[in-house]
Amino acid sequence: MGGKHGARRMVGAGLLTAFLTGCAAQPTQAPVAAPAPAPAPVVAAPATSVPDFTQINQTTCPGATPSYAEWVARFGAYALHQGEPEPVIRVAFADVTENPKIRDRAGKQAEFVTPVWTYLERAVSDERIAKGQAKLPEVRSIAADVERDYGVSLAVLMGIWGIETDFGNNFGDVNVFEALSNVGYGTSRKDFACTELISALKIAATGKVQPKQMIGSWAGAMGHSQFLPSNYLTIAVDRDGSGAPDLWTSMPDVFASTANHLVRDGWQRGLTWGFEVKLPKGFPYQEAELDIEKPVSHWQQRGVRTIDGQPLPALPGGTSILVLAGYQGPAFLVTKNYKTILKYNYSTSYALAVAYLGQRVMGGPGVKAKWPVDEPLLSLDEREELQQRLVDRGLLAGNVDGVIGLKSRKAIRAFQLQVGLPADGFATKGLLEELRRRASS
Ligand SMILES: [Ca+2]
Repeated sequence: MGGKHGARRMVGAGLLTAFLTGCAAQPTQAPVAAPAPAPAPVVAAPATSVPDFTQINQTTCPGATPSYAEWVARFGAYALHQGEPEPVIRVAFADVTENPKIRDRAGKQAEFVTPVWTYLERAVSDERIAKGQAKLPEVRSIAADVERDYGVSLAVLMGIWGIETDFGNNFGDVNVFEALSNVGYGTSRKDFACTELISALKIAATGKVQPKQMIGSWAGAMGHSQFLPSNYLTIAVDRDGSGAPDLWTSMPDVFASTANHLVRDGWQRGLTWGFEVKLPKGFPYQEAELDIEKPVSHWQQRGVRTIDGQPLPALPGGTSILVLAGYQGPAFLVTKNYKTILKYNYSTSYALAVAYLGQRVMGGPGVKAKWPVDEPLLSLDEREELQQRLVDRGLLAGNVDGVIGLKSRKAIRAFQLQVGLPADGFATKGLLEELRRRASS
């Protein structure tokens, strides 16, 4: 998703010179004044010297390097080895600079995870709904055209556009070569960065998109639809017939590319993403997980009803019950189309926000049941303690990393079933306290 960026530290001429001509880069912490005139070195010290990338033998994605400049040069050598044209590489990386913010943003585990209700409140704000409605007249016929050919509804196209880039108001301001080279240098995601940078070079090598045009988020997602370069190559569509997909200025290309992304992941024409439901007392919450798919008739028999208390409408295929904030929060019945939105960005809150933003822009309802907004948040330490206690009880195998994902939720549900709590898989302070009590008794 697009993001704003703070001040960038310029590596400046040092990098550019080193990269393009093979001169030594300036050491990062050069002494301010030399104590005495020393004989000028004939060659720079090897540790600070970055040869031109054509002089480097690098056949794999570069790992950790002493400097950003060296990572870029080594990547250039690797790209050359992969068969990318030298002039394209030179132009693409001519102006890149080190950006420590990218490293900081990509590397950190959050102290507190934003709860789904806060995320939705921000992502589907009244202001954003109004913004989307104001944009509708100028894109309605373009989207209707795309809907006819791809079967993806105007609501979902608006939802993705709005969540990804605030309807084009914010698709990031970082050049993709700069963004991804900083990810490659500064984070543990170097393989991702190398793959996407090679794809970005392939886009530039077509000659139809200039490297300077390739703008997006700090994580390398480009344009209105926030496509990674590899997605651009395989999924983006040249809807307006200009000769290449343009995700930065052509809304026909943007909407068709977004729709194509969803269709490739199994989007079904005419099928809703889902809707809010009311679960009966005693509902087996262990069934409320996305990997459990049942026909609507199964949920109807379980006593699930629409939020207005009506029988569930007939829908084709498997459906799941989604409970993102435990048994005291709202519940949703979701179809395979919700899961294709998830493939765009694997976050259940994200996909729900897309669904609701689109729905509200088109005049549909918002979430009706109350979120448990008073539920205290778990800190990173507490999330890790909760996981460790589940490991100690033999319910969880794997990393204690503070990320409450599917495995952790399943372990929580198993514990909840053991102690007679609703098995909603929701990590709360109360649950952590219950785990502590059970450990000491
Ligand atoms: Ca085009």
